[in-house]
Amino acid sequence: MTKAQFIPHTEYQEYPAEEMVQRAEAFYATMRRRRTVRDYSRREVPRAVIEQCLLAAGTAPNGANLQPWHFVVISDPAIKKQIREAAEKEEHDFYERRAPKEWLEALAPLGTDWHKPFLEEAPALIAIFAESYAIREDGAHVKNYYVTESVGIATGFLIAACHHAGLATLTHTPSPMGFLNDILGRPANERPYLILVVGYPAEDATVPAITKKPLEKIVTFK
Ligand code: IYR
Repeated sequence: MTKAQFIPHTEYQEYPAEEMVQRAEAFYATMRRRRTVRDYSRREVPRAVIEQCLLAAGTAPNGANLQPWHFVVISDPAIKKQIREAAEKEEHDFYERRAPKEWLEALAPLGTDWHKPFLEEAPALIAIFAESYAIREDGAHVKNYYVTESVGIATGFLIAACHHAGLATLTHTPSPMGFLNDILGRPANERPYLILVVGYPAEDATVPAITKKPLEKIVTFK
């Protein structure tokens, strides 16, 4: 059994209460400007920005620090085209056949349909994989813990990091998306979690006129 080793937590920073409020307000002001963008410019994004955002994602708290995630950054137009074709096939089936009426009604305010041009137009797609279990060098399977929670938190960090850097994103979840393993050559222990579309909004980009719930609707203080 590996023994726990501890070091002083020197990087923690406390702020005076007033400054804490200002910082919290400033962070909310930044985050509330984030919108899911579906209309992308074809301008390329700097790889160094994507790398830093992925490093930020990799700092997420996660089960037993096993870091059960893998990110594939795709900018190759031929691979993006393959992903678009495979995703649109599933989405067509979803919108035209599989989706219950109630689900389509819930989606109506977003104006989405099976067409996914952003998968080719946006400069970068980040395919996020959840590592269901790890494979040791001798081939043995090693259990991961809280995989869905861990990858969800890392994805949240990634979205916030991209937004903070000035990039727009779209969380895209074609279902099922096993095609990502085939197209991207990822092993069977990695489950496709979602595709994060990353880029600059098109100049004429629009977003749905929707709002977020107010504090009193989402919080109870006891
Ligand atoms: N995956 C489909 C449908 C979809 C589902 C939800 I829940 C959304 O918030 C948005 C879309 C699609 O990407 O169109």
